[in-house]
Amino acid sequence: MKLLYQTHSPYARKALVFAHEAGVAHDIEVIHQETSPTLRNEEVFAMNPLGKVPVLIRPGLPAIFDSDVICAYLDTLHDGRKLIPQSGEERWHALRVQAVAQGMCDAGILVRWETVRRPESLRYPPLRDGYVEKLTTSYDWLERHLDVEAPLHVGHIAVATALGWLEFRALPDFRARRPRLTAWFDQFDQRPSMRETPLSGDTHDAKPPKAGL
Ligand SMILES: N[C@@H](CCC(=O)N[C@@H](CS)C(=O)NCC(=O)O)C(=O)O
Repeated sequence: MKLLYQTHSPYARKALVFAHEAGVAHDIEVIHQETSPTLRNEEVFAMNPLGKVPVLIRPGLPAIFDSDVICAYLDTLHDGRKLIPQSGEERWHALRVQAVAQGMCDAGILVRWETVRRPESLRYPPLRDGYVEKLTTSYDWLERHLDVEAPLHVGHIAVATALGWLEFRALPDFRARRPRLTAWFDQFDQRPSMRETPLSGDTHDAKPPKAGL
């Protein structure tokens, strides 16, 4: 299998960390792709109509996206303990935590559009502030609700890769006043799956047209 990946994407890293934790990473060739809604990547669009990574390319079978679906698929490929709990409240909790993590990445990307990615004259500070608030309320929610003692599940992987990326991009700090979440993250970040998938690189967006042209 091939994974269309990006070394600075929290979603792509989530899928790859999941593959490591599920013990299936050795079956995956990682292929770096740059993506941006302002700069079309034909190889990614050929596999995913949304033009986003990660995408899992399977020999002789349709490609799979997005990161949630890739994780669900990878969990079917091994005989060990499932990382997406199969039933009961454990399942809904893990998926709910994953949803919060996905939302934090989405909010972080939107904050970056409203701070560094969009040309300055097109930025809208109230939108930035609204997404910053979603980040801080999600950090507080995780401080209260993350099941730090539970066996590893997809929600843990999603939160760790989200927080790692938010910190990598210097987005609003999650550490202050959240000792439980911080201690859990620092420990999780030492796992081999996280050490083997470091974040690096910059986002490649289209250059804005020069004023007056
Ligand atoms: N919900 C998707 C989000 C994927 C996503 O937004 N990927 C970013 C990289 S961090 C991307 O490829 N963006 C390109 C674009 O928005 O056109 C997932 O979980 O995989």
